[in-house]
Amino acid sequence: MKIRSSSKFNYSFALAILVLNSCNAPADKESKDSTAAVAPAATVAETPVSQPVVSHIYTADPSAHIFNGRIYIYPSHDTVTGAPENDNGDHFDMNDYRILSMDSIDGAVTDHGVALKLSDIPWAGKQLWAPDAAFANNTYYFYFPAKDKKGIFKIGVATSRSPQGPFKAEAKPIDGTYSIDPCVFKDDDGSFYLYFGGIWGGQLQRWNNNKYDSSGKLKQAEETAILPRMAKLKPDMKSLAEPVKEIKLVDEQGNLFKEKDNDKRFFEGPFVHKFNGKYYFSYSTGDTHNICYAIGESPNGPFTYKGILLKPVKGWTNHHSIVEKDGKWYLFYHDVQLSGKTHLRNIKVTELEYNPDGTIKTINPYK
Ligand code: FUB
Repeated sequence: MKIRSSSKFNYSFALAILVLNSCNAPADKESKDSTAAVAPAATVAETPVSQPVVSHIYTADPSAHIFNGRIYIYPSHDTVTGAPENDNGDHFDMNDYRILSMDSIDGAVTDHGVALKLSDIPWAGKQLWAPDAAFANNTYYFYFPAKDKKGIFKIGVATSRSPQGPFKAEAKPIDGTYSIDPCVFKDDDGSFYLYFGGIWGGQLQRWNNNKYDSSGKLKQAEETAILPRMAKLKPDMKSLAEPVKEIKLVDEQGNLFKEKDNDKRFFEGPFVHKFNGKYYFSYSTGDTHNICYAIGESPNGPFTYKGILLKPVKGWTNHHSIVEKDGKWYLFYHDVQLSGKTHLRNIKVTELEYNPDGTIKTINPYK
């Protein structure tokens, strides 16, 4: 089984990029790590279509929102802790969150500092993975996955009066949640929905009918692939209004994908947005590294597969969000341009375009 390591990494690309960016590497202790990929030979590098949004820290899994006319980015904050690199994703050992903002896509970026840290989350044990945020009730809500003290991923919520934080975490994770990668979508009627899930290190394979089984296995090639999950949120934004349900992600014939369809089936990183009255469910295919998307008529699905939104990036993980600003649509994503290392990522942004029929033009992150 291919591991979540830099094994997919293109080493000639790594050398070219490391040389190009040696002056830009994050200035804190993370840049002192000397185990970056070593290239056997230099060749002409592929050119990224965009540059890192910031280079003073490592950031990943960007969830972008427009609050009060300003772009706020809620990313993971990648860091070096020496945790081992494995299929479980132990090397993604993040212990705080930082929030970034800018007034336009090309504008100066403000780093608002530490918004929430592991030691201030009463229930969490380790690994602060991909977060999201929402605004309701005159409050900003920050949703985040973390392993609890028993090593089981749950989803927590923290609140602030400001989109930049700092956020105060609730004492317990959101009842009924599990796994990773929360995405909160607000529909036009004011309802909020929580989407989540991730297989492999994200532990979704351990949850069947919302019951935990520590020996839960990944599916075999001919079995139906594991499905992402969702639930409507209560108006308090801190609890689920209904039991968690599976999201039907189907092909054009209405069939669920099998595990062997791993270039299309859900792996992690769900994201939902609305365009021209349709609901777009996009996600990472994980071990095949695509961001794909599917379209539905309801926030509950089913969602019908439409294609690849973002081709694989350098690094193992691929994770995104989509936001509209001043009449244009943007894709936030990450790669490993600054470090060449799979767990030290940098967020990026590029324009996203729709075709007249509502499908999305596939983005290749390199020219
Ligand atoms: O950043 C840790 C994990 O890597 C995220 O939760 C996944 O989506 C992947 O990007």
